[in-house]
Amino acid sequence: MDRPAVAVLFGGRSSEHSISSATAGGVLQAIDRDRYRVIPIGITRDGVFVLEDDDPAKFALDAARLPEVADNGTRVLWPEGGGDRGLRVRRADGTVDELGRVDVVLPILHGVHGEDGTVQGFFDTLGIPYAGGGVLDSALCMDKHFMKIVLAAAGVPVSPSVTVTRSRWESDPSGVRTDAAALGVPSFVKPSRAGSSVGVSKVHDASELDAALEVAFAEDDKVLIETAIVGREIEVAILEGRAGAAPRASLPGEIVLTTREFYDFEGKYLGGDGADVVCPADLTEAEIAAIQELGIRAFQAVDGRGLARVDFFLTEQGLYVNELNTMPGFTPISMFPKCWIASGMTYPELITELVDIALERAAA
Ligand code: G1L
Repeated sequence: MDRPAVAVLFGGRSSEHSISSATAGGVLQAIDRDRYRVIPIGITRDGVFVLEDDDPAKFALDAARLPEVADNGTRVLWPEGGGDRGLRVRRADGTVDELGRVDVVLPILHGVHGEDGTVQGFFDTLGIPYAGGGVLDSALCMDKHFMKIVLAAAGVPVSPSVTVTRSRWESDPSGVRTDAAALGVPSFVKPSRAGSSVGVSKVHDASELDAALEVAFAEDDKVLIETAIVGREIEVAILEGRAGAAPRASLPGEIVLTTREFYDFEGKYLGGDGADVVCPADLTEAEIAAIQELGIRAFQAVDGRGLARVDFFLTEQGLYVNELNTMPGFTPISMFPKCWIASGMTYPELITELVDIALERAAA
């Protein structure tokens, strides 16, 4: 049989366009081309789907020039559905080329129109398999409000919080302040639906609450106020099981803060100092087992597919799940790959695993 064709989809209309493109560059460099035929597809900031040259170096993360998907004049014509998996492109001169069958999509996309389940639903509708999370888990994990409801209902410990809508903040600010006071300080104020710590503030004193809410409402019209849990920031990488088996958990890693007050956008992606990604974390056997068990339980609670990174606080009182991320940072130095590398997998093997999970699920 011919090698399965993997369409690597990246860029997009999100603020994390460049991170997505740079991550895809790394994936294009590492993916096992003896096993797969690779079709790189970029989405411009305007939402145009273009066929890219298969040139990983073009998307290297360079501090001086962040990678961008440019409109090169080609248009990706998605299959028509009904069993048609034939990908076509229309060139600038109007000619149409057949690229052959696409067997699986690897969606390296962040934020709205990527990790919120919409792209996943598009491929479900066309009947094209894809790696990573499905519609429900992606949509749930994109919205912290609903994610916490589902985790709590499954008995997974989460931090106490209240959800505040913009209309309530505008009509009943003193009620909101009373609810916030009941949670105490320090607390975190977060947009329910923005990723990567954008719009998040730490409130040390009640006088800082209003400003923190304004910052969060600039990102979303639904905001969470959460009790700040004091503990170590531990993360574990989960992969869907093969052949119907239970999900698998990696060795846990830890975000070790040096100077930054919490692990924010700059610390995560722009190489800002202040946070070290360490794996494996220094933990007892019993702690490792508890983290892995709770990580798998959280993954199952949201109907996890493919993969997720589960983030915890480890405190004197035990473990709290802070969040689940179905599209975790995915460069070789990001926590999710690092955790699997520490657990004995290579980065190319991890990509193979994610693609093969999707192919196997589709064949079942
Ligand atoms: F396809 C996978 F494996 F499911 C997958 C997809 C996307 C893994 C990780 C990611 N991550 C991203 O797309 C990213 C934009 C957050 C990379 Cl920084």
